[in-house]
Amino acid sequence: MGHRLSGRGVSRREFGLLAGAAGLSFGLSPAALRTALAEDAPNAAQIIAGKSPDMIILNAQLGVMETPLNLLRQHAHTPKEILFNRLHYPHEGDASWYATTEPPGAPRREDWRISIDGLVERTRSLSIADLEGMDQVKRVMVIQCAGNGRSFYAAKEKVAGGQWKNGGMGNIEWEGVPLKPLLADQEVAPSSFARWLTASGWDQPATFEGSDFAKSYPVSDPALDNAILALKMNGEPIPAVHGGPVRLIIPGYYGNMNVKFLTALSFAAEQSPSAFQSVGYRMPLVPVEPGQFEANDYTIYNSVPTYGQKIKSVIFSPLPEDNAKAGEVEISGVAFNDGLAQITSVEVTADGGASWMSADIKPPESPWAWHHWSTKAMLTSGTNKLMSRATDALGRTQPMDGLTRWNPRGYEWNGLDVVEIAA
Ligand SMILES: Nc1nc2c(c(=O)[nH]1)N[C@H]1C(S)=C(S)[C@@H](COP(=O)(O)O)O[C@H]1N2
Ligand SMILES: [Mo]
Repeated sequence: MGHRLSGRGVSRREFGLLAGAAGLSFGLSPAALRTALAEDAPNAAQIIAGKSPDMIILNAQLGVMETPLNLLRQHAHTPKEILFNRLHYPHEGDASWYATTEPPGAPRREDWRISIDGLVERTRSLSIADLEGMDQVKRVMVIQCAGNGRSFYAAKEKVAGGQWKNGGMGNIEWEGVPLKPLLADQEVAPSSFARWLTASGWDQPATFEGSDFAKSYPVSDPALDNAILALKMNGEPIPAVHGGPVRLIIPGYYGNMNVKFLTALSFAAEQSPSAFQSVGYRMPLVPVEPGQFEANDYTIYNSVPTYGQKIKSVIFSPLPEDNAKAGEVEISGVAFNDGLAQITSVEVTADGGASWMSADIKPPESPWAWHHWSTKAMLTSGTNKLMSRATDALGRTQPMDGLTRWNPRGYEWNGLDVVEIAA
């Protein structure tokens, strides 16, 4: 159960298949293949029971979907019905298990165990009841796929994978047990040789050679100080599809770092050999151009994991479908970063950058939450090019040209957000 790493790791080719856009290359039943290829593709509610049928499907077979912004902007905390979803292993048939709090075939909630193991004095095993008996804390934070915005890189060169626009994110209230005190337990006593902490999920690859979903963090990483073993999402037990019964939540970190169905926290001298840690979800250390560096060229030496979220802003209103008219409008949206520095400004233009206004930023619920901002602007008849740009107290800002951060796996898009309005 969980934490199974194939002996020799995963080959680059296999990882390519695993992470491939369609995922059609491995072990699909004829029924699933038909669904994946069907012309009248299923809506989100048919793929994951309880999801809004208006979700945008990126990969029906893996249940990958993003939220249309006109739904996302309606809620301070993103309801489970419209939260984007990303899972790496195929699932097929009965969609209703998503409405439960344990994935199908997994141990029931009462039998679930999380082991704290590896380079420790004594392994510790926790049940959900153990966790429920401890002090709980809340963390409101943006959860966002590192691939969110990937489609915008196509202006330079299209990269493989789900073509996310801006809807691969949500603002969620998680609740659970702080991680650090669990790890600091006297009995566990991690060895001084333990440099990495690896979190493993219960989900398993479809093939024996496939790589387990595991993520590693340096044990000294200060982001772990705010991490929790979450049992609740928006005040309810976490739906299985979003990682129930227990999920590691690291505020400020990209989605992939927040391991669902947590089964093990393991101390080791090295980071996990899982392809999801060592090849995937990484950024090249230096800027690269298409053709210079390929999706399979990533090593732990020439790239870094997608840890903290790069500062970003997204325009929520007006959207093209709002049919805004010429005259005064309110432009509003959200901004967020890794939570390490306050977001000090959001600059907005309604005329393609000729003039900029400073938006008002509402105090956020937490350093890691959406920062709502708004400003008034004049639209003229014809095409109006709206753009937004957030900056934080460390001077970190969004690149004027997001394409300068082009990378073969299409992660960490944080270019200026652009919305064109025909008024
Ligand atoms: N165990 C496990 N955890 C996982 C994943 C997965 O496939 N398995 N996907 C990750 C990725 S890439 C993202 S973006 C987020 C998605 O979270 P959500 O589906 O709850 O929105 O979960 C992360 N945690
Ligand atoms: Mo992701």
